Amino acid sequence: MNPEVAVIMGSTSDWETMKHACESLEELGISYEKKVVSAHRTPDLMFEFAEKARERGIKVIIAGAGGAAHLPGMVAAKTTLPVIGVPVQSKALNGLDSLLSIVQMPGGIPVATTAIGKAGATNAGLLAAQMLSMYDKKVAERLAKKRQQMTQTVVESSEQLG
Ligand code: RP5
Repeated sequence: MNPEVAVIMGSTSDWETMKHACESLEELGISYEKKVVSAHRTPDLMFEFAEKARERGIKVIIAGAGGAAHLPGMVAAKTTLPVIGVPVQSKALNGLDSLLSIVQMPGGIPVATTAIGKAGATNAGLLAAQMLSMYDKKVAERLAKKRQQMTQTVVESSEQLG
């Protein structure tokens, strides 16, 4: 069976960040594929990936990139699947460049942009799961359980403060 989510990134150097999106998906039992697809180094591959994603059964695309991070927007331009963009923390400008490149899409081609770095990648996985949970009861139940566990952890850690 084809995976439901595609996690793509502009470079293998993005993996340290993007692995957190994969961890969220794994924790919730969601099938995914992961690939390096670069907007500027492999533009033809990027177009082919985006054009065929829906027919391959992909339901949500998570795209991470750093610097002049045009990958999420370019992929979104070639598919009507939801695209979640993760700004990778760049060395030169700490990811502010990535964030602004991804978030400022002109009206008409949306990219759901997360926070910079690890938190953004984690949330991208969770957001993809929440999208799938609209039609998948099991995923909805797993998400609800995860939220309950999170609440419990905070309550317990607060009690330990005395
Ligand atoms: C972007 O350029 C990638 O998404 C990466 O964040 C950044 C740097 O890539 P490398 O030079 O490390 O391959 O395409």
